[in-house]
Amino acid sequence: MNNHMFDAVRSATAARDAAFIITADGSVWTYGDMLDFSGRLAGRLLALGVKPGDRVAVQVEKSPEALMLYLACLRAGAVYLPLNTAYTLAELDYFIGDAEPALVVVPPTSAAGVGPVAAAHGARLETLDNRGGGSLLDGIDGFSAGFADAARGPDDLAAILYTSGTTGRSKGAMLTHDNLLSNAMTLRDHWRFTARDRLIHALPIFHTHGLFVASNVILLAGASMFFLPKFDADEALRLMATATAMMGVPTFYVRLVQHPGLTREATAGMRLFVSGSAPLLAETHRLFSEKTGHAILERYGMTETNMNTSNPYDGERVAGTVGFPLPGVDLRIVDPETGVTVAQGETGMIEVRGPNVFKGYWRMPEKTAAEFRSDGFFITGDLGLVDGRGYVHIVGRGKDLVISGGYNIYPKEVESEIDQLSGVVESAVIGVPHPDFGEGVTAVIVKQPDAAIDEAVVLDGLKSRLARYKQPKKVLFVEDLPRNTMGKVQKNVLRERYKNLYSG
Ligand code: MCA
Ligand code: AMP
Repeated sequence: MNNHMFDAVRSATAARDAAFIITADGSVWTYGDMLDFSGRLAGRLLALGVKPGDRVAVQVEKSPEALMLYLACLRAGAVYLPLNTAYTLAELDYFIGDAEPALVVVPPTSAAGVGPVAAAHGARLETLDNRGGGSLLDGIDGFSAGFADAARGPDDLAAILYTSGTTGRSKGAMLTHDNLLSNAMTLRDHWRFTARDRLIHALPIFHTHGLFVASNVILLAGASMFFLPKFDADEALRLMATATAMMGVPTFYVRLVQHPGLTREATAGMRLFVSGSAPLLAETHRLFSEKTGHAILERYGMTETNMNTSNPYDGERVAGTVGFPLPGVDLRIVDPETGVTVAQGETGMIEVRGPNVFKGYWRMPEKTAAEFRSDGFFITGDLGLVDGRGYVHIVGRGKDLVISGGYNIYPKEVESEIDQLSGVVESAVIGVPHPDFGEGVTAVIVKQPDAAIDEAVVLDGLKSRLARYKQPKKVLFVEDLPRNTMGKVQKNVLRERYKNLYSG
């Protein structure tokens, strides 16, 4: 047995001196650098006691070295566990306790805080900063670049990515080597990526979009990418003079269409703009096309499934749709209650099956079983329909979820934290239209009659508990929450009531 994912990366590596990563300061990592550095780092992981199957939890800033750590884990047979840099220590404690990694990697500045957490869960701690420093790289040159990759088959785990749970606990989605490889190959071919491509990579690398969709596709095409620490419209526009493609969340495009520099001329050398992770407004699609002549290609995926559907490369890219199921992906729309397929054109639950679909939730067999049908279809929680031409439309969510700037926020998690604050009777957290982030996290709170609590007190109380992007953009106080006859809070009533909160 060979190393399923990394063998494919090797085969795609056409020339050692071809550029793989171009950083913001213009330095270049070639494919040869990638092979050598990830090999040395895999050797270092082994020396640190990391064995095949061990989890390596990583919460570091974006850098070429951070991406090398992902590749080193693949090569060493370890399971890569990336964590959002915005997570607080309280959030980290849960992930480390649940995943029981052998190794935790954080920036040197976080070591003092995370050290005791890692130690409490029996994990070793090493550091890595975004300038090529940190204890993880101590003595790195002493390790052989010709690392013998660990044997890993298609079904072996490559990564665990946590997705927030609707009932509190986050779930670790287990992704295999073949989940990642099969999907990246499909996307490479579908979107026509070749060694001549240069991608603007401004996404974080701790989620599916930036790590797997963007980086794996580039690796498997032998292409290169401009690796930016974060999205900046000026910088993206500057790079469009030499780049060929960009992948982004809708907020990237919302910000670009507002930029006076977005013109036909500025985007003339670009061949592809991809959007995903959240719904792209048809209006943004229209404005972008009006200003540039490019139709943004929207696609649909999930952490659990990688990418499921995509608008066509050659055919019509229809605004407000996510296109067709990708080759190899079965997609059906069912009645959520009965599981029976609905008539064409009707709305129901989107279910998918294919080599892209994950293996299950880490140490949660009951949750895994509950989200799969007996014939192998995964229940996405997204509501949609397939139109007469076969385009999939996502028309809503069957799950209580807010997506802000491409990040998912589960209201339940925020409500639980708010409800613990002194003076709070109860709360409802909703997402309402936001001009920049798509949806703005909004808290609606009922307080005790004489409690001295206001927006500032609530936000202060959440600061150390929740990542910044999960914290409400606004906090509102009401006498009562609207309820239906069953006593359930009617979030749709609240969403309607506050729909203009961020636009007025
Ligand atoms: C930053 N802030 C946010 C967000 N990002 N608040 C809500 N939602 C966010 N997404 C906070 C900052 O901490 C800051 O707070 C304030 O909002 C404004 O920050 P700003 O500088 O404007 O933000 P930014 O640094 O420009 O970031 C916005 C962003 C970024 C570029 C949209 O969030 C981003 O890169 N998102 C991509 C997420 C992603 O990769 N998702 C893919 C998940 P303050 O100043 O008050 O402290 S994978 C997935 O969903 C599936 C599988 C799929 O289909 O792809
Ligand atoms: P995540 O948990 O980060 O994997 O987010 C996956 C969710 O993002 C999906 O279940 C959808 O609700 C949403 N999503 C991803 N892509 C799109 C899209 N193009 N349009 C609408 N929603 C999307």
